[in-house]
Amino acid sequence: MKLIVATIQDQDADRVIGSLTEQGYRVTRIGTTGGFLQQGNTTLLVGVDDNQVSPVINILKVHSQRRTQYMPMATGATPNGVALYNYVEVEVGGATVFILDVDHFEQV
Ligand code: 2BA
Repeated sequence: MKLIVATIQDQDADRVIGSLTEQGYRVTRIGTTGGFLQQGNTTLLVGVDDNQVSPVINILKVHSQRRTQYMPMATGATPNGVALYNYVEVEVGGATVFILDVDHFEQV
């Protein structure tokens, strides 16, 4: 058995979860925050049999899009102390996926 840990963008979460549950997978949704952008994202935990890993990854691929976001970056300050910012382009997503071996699973 494997545990799939997938971080996706909030905008894609409903579609990904809808497709997973429609196809019979069980999923836990956690509201998370990316360390770099400091913005909300969604992390999914999906426990599956080994042969279900690739269909789940396929669902993630189909429903998770790459998007460009803009992050303010301080570039200096005016002589009277007002901070100056520039926006840098950051490509985010589709999905960041970790696949972990599960030692033991039970529901009591
Ligand atoms: P964030 O940490 O907010 O990162 C958002 C995007 O910013 C990343 O997109 C990447 O394009 C860029 N980025 C992140 N760290 C960077 C750095 N040190 N220098 C330059 N650019 C950087 P993704 O790679 O698609 O990641 C989306 C989200 O997935 C991340 O949000 C984070 O929440 C999670 N994630 C990505 N890689 C991870 C990892 N190795 N471990 C844990 N979580 C990860």
